[in-house]
Amino acid sequence: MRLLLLVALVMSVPCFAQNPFVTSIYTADPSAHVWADGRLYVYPSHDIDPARGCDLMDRYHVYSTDDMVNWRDEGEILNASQVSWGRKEGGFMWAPDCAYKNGTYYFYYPHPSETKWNNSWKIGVATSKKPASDFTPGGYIEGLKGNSMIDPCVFMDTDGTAYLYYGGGSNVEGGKLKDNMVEVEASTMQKMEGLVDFHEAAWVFKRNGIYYFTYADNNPKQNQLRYATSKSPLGPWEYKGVFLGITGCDTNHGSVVEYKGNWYMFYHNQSISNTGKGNLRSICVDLLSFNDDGTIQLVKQTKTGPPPVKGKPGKLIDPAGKKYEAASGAVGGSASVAENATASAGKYVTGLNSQGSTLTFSKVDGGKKGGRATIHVYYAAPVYAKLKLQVNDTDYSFINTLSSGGAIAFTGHTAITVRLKPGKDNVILLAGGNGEVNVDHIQVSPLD
Ligand code: FUB
Repeated sequence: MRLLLLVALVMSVPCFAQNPFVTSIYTADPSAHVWADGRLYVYPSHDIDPARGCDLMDRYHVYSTDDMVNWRDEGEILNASQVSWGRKEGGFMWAPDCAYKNGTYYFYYPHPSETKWNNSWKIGVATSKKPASDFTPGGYIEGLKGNSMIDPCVFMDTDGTAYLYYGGGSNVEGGKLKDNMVEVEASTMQKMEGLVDFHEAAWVFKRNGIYYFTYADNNPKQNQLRYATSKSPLGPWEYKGVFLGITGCDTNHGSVVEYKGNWYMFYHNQSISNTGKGNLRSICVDLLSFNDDGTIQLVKQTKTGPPPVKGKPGKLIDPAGKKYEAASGAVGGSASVAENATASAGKYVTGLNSQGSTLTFSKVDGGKKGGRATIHVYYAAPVYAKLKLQVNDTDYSFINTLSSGGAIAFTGHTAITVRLKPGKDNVILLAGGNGEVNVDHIQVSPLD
């Protein structure tokens, strides 16, 4: 009886995610969609650490969930180095979006084609048969404006017509996409009328027959999100007000989506980096509520995030995969500690706070085919620190290790999806020198 009571109590305690919900790397500009497989996918941009303004943002990772609590890093889907028409210096892979039509996923991203980046923005389109992998970088949408025109949003109406919106500075346009999803119907492209103080970050969604246009404003120092509504997808729009206040970050950018009976607001803040500058941002999600007349209530920004969706336990699921102990190595793999880091009594590795310290896992199994694998790092850290990650020859920049509450509190977990070679010859290197973090083990979970 007592046991039953305890189980009932545990079941009734709401379990929440956390905000930001991606903590391992810096991400911004989340565009959320629900696809036919029943999962919710988020397509953000990636702030590379160390930041150089928004210049170095040169790649995109995708995240997905089926319960709003457990998030999967689907890995990198596109890198500036793959964009043949892009500026030769790379970088500037800004706020993207994704759409689906007739078996193909279309990934839209703003990227300049010239060194003089702000005059040469294009809206690139990459395609795939899958929502979050195997994208082929294609060309860009011809005939659009280049000057400061960024942040594509593609809205698919209930009648199957796709609309493209894009804009920056104080200009924003929208119009129809042709059936091929990579060309616009030029005659339909028009300025969006009726918006007050538009800056960037266009997003369109529909609810109960009303079209909503959300966007970032020019509020000094920290932008807010505003919205307007219309009976038509191309306006004119009736301005309604601010619905997401400042987030602690100079930019603001969000998306709205309905999933399993709730409406959600995705946005970014910079509560992890706390740089005071907008360049190391982190994506968050909270519930979005509407009034009876269809107006949107001011979003309550929380640290807990939303509860799990109905019917899901909301328990953080332990990933499957092969474990590699930091201090002693594992069957089929080995870990070695280089200068300045030490294996502590065969249990975990300390000393990764020292400059030049590294922890290397070699003979990591990439499976028969290789491909995407999530590296889970289990650690203890008294305060925020970070580790530089290199996998074989690829530099994945920094992964964050947030405070776990102490130097031997091994409840810390951070994860990132990378690509491994086939076979047991992969090398994963964690380099220290950026704060105190002690590593217990890693776990490598293949995704493909
Ligand atoms: O992330 C780069 C740019 O910052 C985006 O394209 C804008 O919307 C702003 O968030």
